Amino acid sequence: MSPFGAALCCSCLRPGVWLLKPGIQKKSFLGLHTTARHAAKDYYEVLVLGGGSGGIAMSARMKRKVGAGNVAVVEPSKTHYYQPLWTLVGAGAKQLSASARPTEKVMPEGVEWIKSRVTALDPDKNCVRLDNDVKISYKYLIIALGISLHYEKIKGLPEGFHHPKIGSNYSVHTVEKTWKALQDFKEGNAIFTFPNTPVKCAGAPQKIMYLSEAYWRKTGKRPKANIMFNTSLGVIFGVKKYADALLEIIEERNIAVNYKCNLVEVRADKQEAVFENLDKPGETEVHQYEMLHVTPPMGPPDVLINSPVSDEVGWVDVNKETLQHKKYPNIFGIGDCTNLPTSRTAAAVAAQSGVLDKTISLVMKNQSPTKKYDGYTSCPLVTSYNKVILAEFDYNAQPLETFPIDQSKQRTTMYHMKADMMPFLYWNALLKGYWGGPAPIRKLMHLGLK
Ligand code: FAD
Ligand code: UQ1
Repeated sequence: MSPFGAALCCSCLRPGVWLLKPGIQKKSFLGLHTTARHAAKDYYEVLVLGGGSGGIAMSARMKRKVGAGNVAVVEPSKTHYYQPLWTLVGAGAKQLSASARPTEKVMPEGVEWIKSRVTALDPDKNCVRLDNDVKISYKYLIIALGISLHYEKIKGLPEGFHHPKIGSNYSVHTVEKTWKALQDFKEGNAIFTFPNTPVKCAGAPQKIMYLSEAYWRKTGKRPKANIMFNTSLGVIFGVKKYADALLEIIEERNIAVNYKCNLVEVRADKQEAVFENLDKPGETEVHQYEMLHVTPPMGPPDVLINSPVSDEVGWVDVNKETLQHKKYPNIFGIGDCTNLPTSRTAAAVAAQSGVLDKTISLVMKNQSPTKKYDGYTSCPLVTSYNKVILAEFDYNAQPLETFPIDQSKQRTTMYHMKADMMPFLYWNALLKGYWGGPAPIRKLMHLGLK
């Protein structure tokens, strides 16, 4: 029985009771999926919310710990995306289809896929509510709901995406529009934005700018492009070593950076973008554009806002070293939906998954977590079609580099790592619960240097 007696408290729920529920799918031994004809449980030893990078990685790890039949993942989407590839899709260097796999193919075999959306969390009763009003209870809960995109917070969007000349690498619906706008570019301003909110992969808003600049150079259009990075931030990148390298590139390539400049409106019919000056409230500036790349405002998923598991903003409130919830010891968070004070990336999720695996193992044995997450995160800063600066850093914004070379230099090897090796590592190791980040490689690589 659960050490958290409340796991049994959801009035309508009893562990082990088998019900027929629409939308619940189970992967059979043959790897085939069948639908609601199969019975599914309303209690799981481990329930995972979200089947993105963190959710799938943790469900694979939890399957090894408690057995597949005791793990379920709540995820509404039929398709799982490797989002880091979208930087290259927007630049025409990869196909969108290469970033997609059916969710049923990434779900670990035997793990229950609950094809639904979580609408409420009741941590005091150890249960969650789904959008068909079904309740599921759990002994341990892992929250991996990602970060939400809010294009609608910019006046004129998302409907503005029906017009040409505008794209956004952040959504599956708009990433191919970036490539179209890039190819259609004739003459004028090319504007790349960074919003006034936390984002995932904070380097991505400028990666597409460097790729665009390289593309126009290759196609002879560069002299006709006035390239601008309009960012809400006051710095180009949060880690000085890489910021210095990026500023050099920006100067070399004649790119204009406007700090504290936040996109508030798009008049797509007139190809105009309106920015507020964050240092001078109420002051706005209108820029005509020939291409606009929008990075949308982002925030916690709606279900987490005002939830008992969240902090005052809506992020899952976890211990930054163990990833265990600060108030509910049987709840854990991973990835973009948490308040871990590091940059939100799949690389961070990889490192977090290794730590969280250890944390949960110990909690399951009634012991205290010992393994500590150092905030490791990484951002392969793509600077052209064959160059990457591999930024890797920790909670203190200090470089924490895997390779014993100067990673702030643009390198072709790192481009291949980003474009070819990382997707393989993602599908075959991270999602299968075998990749906990590059710390072991880093230690090996730096052995001779110590
Ligand atoms: P996600 O992978 O986003 O998964 C969240 C899941 O929760 C989704 O499947 C969603 O459908 C589900 N969900 C949401 N709400 C609900 C609900 N109510 N009920 C049930 N399920 C729900 N990272 C890198 O490491 N390197 C890079 O180079 C890189 N580049 C990027 C470039 C772009 C353009 C983008 C968009 C991202 C990039 N990232 C990169 C970031 C990386 O993709 C994310 O940080 C990572 O996917 C986070 O994993 P997650 O599990 O927290 O969230
Ligand atoms: C990483 O682990 C990871 O997760 C799979 C990424 O996401 C796509 C990355 O972009 C990077 C850079 C890493 C870190 C891995 C190495 C080998 C440095």
